[in-house]
Amino acid sequence: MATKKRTTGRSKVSKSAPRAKRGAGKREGRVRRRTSETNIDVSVDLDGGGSYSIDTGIPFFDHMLETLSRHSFIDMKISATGDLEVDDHHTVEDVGIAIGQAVAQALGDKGGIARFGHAEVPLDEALVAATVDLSGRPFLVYNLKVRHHRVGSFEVELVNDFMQALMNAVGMNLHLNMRYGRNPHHIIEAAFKAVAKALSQACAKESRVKGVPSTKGSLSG
Ligand SMILES: [Mn+2]
Repeated sequence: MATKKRTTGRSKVSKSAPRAKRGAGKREGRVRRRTSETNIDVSVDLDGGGSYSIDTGIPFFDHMLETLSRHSFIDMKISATGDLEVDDHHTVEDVGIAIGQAVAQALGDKGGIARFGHAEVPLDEALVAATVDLSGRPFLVYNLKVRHHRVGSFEVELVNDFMQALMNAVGMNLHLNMRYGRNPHHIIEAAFKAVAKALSQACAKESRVKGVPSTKGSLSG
């Protein structure tokens, strides 16, 4: 990272398609993202069991992503090296983009899925609700009110940046509403768990859905 070169900024992104050998019908996505600020590899399996291998170099963020994988049942492999000597922002945001792109890739045309999800998750004194519509229309409503600026060395503000990046890249409408809470670790962890549960429901296959679950016939935005 000391040899970081300023080239074309953040626009130089490579994204690879899922490997053909992975087989038809599998809901998997793989994204390789290279910029002058971060190197990220993400693969997801929507029909996994919530197993993960995650290393972003930011321990609290890893803890949250492990929670996201475990409680969404989306298998996730995430490795990221970023310019943490600047701060955590680029890495957190770019990992959000890469996970979102991998999930979008795995969802394909979104045929046969539930589309909507909602979950309220407590963690001790904190209660957070997440509501998801995989509409193809990115929109974030973010109502987490955390009085602290940091959890350990992790900036609370980055949770907003992560959710924004994830929601944009998946192409989803995401509402995060904190009902109440005090401890920032609890509030943030409850938010990640709620997103995991809501996303899991929305991505789930629904046998009663024939084709794309939209009266418009498309969920591409
Ligand atoms: Mn925790």
